Amino acid sequence: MKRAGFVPWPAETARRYREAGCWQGRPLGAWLWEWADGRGDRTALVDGEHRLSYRELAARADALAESLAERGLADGDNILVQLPNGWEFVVTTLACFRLGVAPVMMLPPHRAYELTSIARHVDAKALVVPDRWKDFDHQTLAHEVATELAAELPGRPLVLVAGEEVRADSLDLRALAGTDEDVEARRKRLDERAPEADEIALFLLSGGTTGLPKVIGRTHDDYSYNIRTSAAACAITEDTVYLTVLPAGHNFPLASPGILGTLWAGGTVVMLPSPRPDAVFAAIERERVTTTSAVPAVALSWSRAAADCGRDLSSLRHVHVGGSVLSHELAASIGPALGCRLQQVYGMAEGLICYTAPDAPDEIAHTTQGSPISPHDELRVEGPDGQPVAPGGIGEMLTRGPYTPRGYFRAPEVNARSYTADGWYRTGDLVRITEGGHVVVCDRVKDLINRGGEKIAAGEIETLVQEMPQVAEVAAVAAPDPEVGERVCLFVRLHEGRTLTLAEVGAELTARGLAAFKIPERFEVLAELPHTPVGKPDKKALRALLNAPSPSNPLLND
Ligand code: OOB
Repeated sequence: MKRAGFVPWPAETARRYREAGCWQGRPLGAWLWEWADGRGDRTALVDGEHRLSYRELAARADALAESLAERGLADGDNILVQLPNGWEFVVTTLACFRLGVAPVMMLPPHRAYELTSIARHVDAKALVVPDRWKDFDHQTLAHEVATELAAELPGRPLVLVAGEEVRADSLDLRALAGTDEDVEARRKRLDERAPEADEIALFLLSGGTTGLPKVIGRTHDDYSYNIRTSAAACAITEDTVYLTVLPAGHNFPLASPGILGTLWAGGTVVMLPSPRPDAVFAAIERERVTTTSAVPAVALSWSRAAADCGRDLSSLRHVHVGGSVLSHELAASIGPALGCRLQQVYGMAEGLICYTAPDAPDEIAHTTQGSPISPHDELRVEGPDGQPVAPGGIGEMLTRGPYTPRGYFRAPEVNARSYTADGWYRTGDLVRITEGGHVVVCDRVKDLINRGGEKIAAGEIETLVQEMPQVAEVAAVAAPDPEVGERVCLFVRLHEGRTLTLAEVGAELTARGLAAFKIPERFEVLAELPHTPVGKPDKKALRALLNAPSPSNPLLND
């Protein structure tokens, strides 16, 4: 392996996945020209006025790949990619695949705190950002991060910028991804330096870091299988027009089946930078979109707005909904509201993906999160005693399989907790498996807050808040919310005589460079926090305070 710190599958298991045809031994970048040769002028990618054919997509990705190579990036290097949904995201991702440079899929809301800690963790050689996005100057932040890292890393990371205003000390991504005459010769040169398929192709971020970054290295072999098998499970074909509205760096819109599943099948991908109903409905009408994916909070906003949107949504066939709990009521309303079928998706950046079938009966599609995509996926549902529960019982789900790597990258301590000695990943989700083999997600045991599908580790917030001088003790828990499912609620005990407000906490965390979606939105000061027998804040009791107010509830007394 080129990158130390990846936890490989055992040799015998790897052999089995190869023999079964799951792993094909081809790097993801090899698809690029196979697509282009077979489909040439078909439209691969649409971003507003930009329309790229499969051939143009390959030519641009190659041009960027070679430009990166000329500037010193090589197979085995890692870079941070923080781009909004646009053609540049797709071209950059494919250029990386071609070269063996692994993009770490950051999200546009990430700020200094996340960028710096992840860049350090993977020894990032470059940061790829927009010039500005949603009134934020990403270019300046990227340079600040690069300067900070220059003191620790062998060289200053490059800053690549997609946008109109590219500083002299940045590289202009759009220019580097330009097309010219050199296409065929460049294709050969890049073919000769293609990476090995069992190397890491990309890194996904895990929802929930507890101070230690949790990044998931996905190999060409395993991600290719994830993409192909997801596309097949969702009946994605060359007729599919897939609309990307969720942040493209998430596993869900990226490869489940999403952007890469659609390109693999020969369809067309439409990139939209926002899930706002008016923009989405306009794009569906304009591009005759057949398929899209959403988290429940986004699906809710579409369901409400569809009735009198004045747009022709008749092309829409399937909406994939996942990432957080979908209520039965909302599940039942999506199809009628949007005139399409619902497919539920239960997946994770760590690997395992489940879908309800495109033509599943309502009862399954509305009440279950589907079944795994691969016959090689292993599922185990364990009780608190570590023993398998009886069939149909609720327990924590553990999983292994051909696209579920065996550990986080460079995180042995976290791995010792999150993976069993024989390689099962502890999902932290409480599930039950129906007689028909469908997974139903019931709850979770992991300590995170799922805000509209964005995962926020309670521990990350607590660590930062605990450092504030006013704070004696802190616990972050999920407060139920009708719009986004959950929001971060912070419970604190203050030092004697000190005061603290929600706004002050927000200002401090923002100053520390934390992404805005993680900032607590509810705040309760308690004289005492309830504790578990081992002396930790009792989060179950705190959640109960939020969920079921009673006369003895201290929250009712303010
Ligand atoms: C997706 O991936 P992540 O890595 O952001 O989050 C994974 C976690 C799961 O362990 C589970 O706790 C939750 O998100 N989750 C769901 C769910 N889908 C994911 N909880 C309830 N119902 C669902 N349908 O969220 C992700 C990755 C690929 C495809 C779809 C979602």
